[in-house]
Amino acid sequence: MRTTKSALTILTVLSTSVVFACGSSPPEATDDTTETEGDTTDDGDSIGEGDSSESGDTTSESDTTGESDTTGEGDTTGEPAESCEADSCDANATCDDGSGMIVCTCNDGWEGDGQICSDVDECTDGLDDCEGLCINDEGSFSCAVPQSCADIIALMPDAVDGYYMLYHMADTTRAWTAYCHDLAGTPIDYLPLVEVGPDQNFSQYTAGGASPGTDVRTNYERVRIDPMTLEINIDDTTFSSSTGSLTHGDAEITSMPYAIAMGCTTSQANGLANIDLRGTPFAVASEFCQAGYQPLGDAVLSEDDQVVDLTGGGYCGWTGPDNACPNSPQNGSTGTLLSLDLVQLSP
Ligand SMILES: [Ca+2]
Repeated sequence: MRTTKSALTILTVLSTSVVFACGSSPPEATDDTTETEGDTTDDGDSIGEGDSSESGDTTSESDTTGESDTTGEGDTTGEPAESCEADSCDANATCDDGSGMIVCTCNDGWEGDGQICSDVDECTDGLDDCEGLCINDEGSFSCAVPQSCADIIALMPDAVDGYYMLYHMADTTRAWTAYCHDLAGTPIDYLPLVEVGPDQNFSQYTAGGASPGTDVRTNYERVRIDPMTLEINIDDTTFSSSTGSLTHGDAEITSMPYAIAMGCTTSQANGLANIDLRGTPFAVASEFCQAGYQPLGDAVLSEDDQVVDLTGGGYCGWTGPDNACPNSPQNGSTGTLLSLDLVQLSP
């Protein structure tokens, strides 16, 4: 072993480690002129601090007289790192001085030069083996299968409102994309609709007859969904936009629930609505019905039940999900649910 006392020299820089000159100074190389029993052992030298002391106290940890030495490791105060006991490796690195040089190597899950190690983001780097959600952590990662937006905020307390993959029944083959709203408060799950053209995913109360005004049309971008039961709350208009205004009895109507086609012109089913779940893994499971006074209308489902075109009317009347029939949908508080099935499984 050869080193220069009190000199910290970088000999080699590796991609993941740093090597320093280190190790012990042989007794003859020290300024210490007091030869003691401590110096007579190589083991004591490899520990270092005691031998290299400028204080004149050469008692090392291997010194058999050490118990009476009150100075101990404090003797090395002010000395540069010469062994792993006083190295400059990162807290998340492993120091090795077995070769006579300090070698700092970042621990598994960390990356850097050994002096500074940073967390490896296994999720972003594609290093995880998660089938569900990958959650990065300091020095590690974990996997989860969140079923709801409430699960998202529980797993990732810093999560912000946005799109997240959820797993119905915690089944990784039943994945779907949710929009999580109000994660910092009361998380609410929404199903983002992909088909959002002017004539898609809308409900319309067509003006005329006993309901003067202009057609009230509400277009939906996201619908509120119960991630456990897969039921849509048709009254939630948080992510919708509406046009038109009409008078229904004493009430002014300016928006309509999802999946309701309504009109108030005798003998006409002039109300319109559309459900279009294409682009999502869901299909409609509900039946549809007509209700109101002298109701008319129909519901035409696509073969795969992902698209439904509704007409409705009467004096006044409407078409909607089967359990909406007893209610007056124009007031937006029907309490009605539209049932979906998750029909497209993940590979
Ligand atoms: Ca990590």
